[in-house]
Amino acid sequence: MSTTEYQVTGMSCGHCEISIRREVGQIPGVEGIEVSAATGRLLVSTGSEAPADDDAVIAAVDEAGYVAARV
Ligand SMILES: [Cu+2]
Repeated sequence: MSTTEYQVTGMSCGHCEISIRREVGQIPGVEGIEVSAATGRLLVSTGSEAPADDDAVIAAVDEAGYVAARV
């Protein structure tokens, strides 16, 4: 398992978390998502040694309406 961490700008509530979870969860290989509107942190885990594709995660978060940056 490989986990990568991102800082997300613009989340304010649980609905934001759900939107991000929905979009990022569609990325192939992603098996775990932890997201907190309170801290702005997003943790994305894969089932393999290979980390999640940064570009795909950032694009998925953008699709949800927020901005993610690799920490
Ligand atoms: Cu919200």
